Amino acid sequence: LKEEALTAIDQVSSLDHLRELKVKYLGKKGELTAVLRGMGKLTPEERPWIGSLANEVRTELEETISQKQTNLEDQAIEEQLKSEKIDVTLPGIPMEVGSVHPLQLVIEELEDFFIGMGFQVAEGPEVENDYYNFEALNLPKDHPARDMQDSFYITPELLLRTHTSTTQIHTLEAKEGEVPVRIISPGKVYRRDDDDATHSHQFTQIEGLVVDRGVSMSELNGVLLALIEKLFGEETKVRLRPSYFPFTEPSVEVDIYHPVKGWIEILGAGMVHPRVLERTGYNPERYTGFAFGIGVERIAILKYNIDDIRHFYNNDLRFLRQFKSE
Ligand code: FA5
Repeated sequence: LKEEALTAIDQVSSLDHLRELKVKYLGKKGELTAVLRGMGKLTPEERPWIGSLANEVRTELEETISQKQTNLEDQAIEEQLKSEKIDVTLPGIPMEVGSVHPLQLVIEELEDFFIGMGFQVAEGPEVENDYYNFEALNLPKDHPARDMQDSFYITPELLLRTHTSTTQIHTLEAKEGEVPVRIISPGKVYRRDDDDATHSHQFTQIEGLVVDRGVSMSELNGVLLALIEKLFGEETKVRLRPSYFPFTEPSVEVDIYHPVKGWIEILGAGMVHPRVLERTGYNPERYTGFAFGIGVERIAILKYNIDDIRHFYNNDLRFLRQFKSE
């Protein structure tokens, strides 16, 4: 029995198996225990001899098992350490570094420019009610000029803003008649325009608004021309066209000449209409102002020579990767 047990223990290679053997030989129903239990059947002369022999075997088996257990445990730790070893000389997995979206690059460049001229950056909601998008901007219901900006309505009163001019009203209301007002406001706008190379149903504008005593059209021209020079350089051909917006009087539109695409309209602007000032608590006899709305995609198209406005929205990494700053 002893020899058999010792050989079995020696051959064991897993801790689980060793535990089974321990039960088999030394457990309550184990083989050695059975021998000790059977002592009653022996003669008195045999008993001490068999008893001490059985105990000897028990001690030896116990020691061998515990020795084997230690060995197996050490071995397991060894193996774990080996398998968890990190080879610090292996090459790493390269991580993709993203790039700033070209529209965001243009927004940031324009923000820097205007902040340098004393403007503050304001934001407004993309879901608006009729009042902020039209009514307060001198576009009463059934005004024909509402058709200039075909809208996405959410309810009869709520719509996705069609331009950032909504922020003019929010800003003037918040200022409560205080001057100077000098803000820009970038953000997304939505129109039911048919998508083509230069039109998108969702695009980005940067609104600008200045209200103070003695603000003039020539100051507006100066700001816009300085901006264009900063963006495109002195040589760029610029065209200011008289235009019409219900919330400015007089109004202009600005085009930039592109050698391939021809004239591209980049912004609308004008002197804030007296009715807009009045409605928001500014006396038009005392204060004047100018406003402008810049098409950010159009600037990006010209600046980066992009052939189609839809590239900005397709999330094609081959397009976006070209705007990595380093
Ligand atoms: C307006 O949205 C006026 N709110 C601008 C304004 C502000 C005038 C303040 C006076 C005072 P307009 O609809 O022209 O105007 O749009 C302004 C600019 O946004 C355009 O010059 C053009 O650059 C750009 N734009 C207009 N529609 C689209 C479109 N569908 N996709 C891309 N860009 C567009």
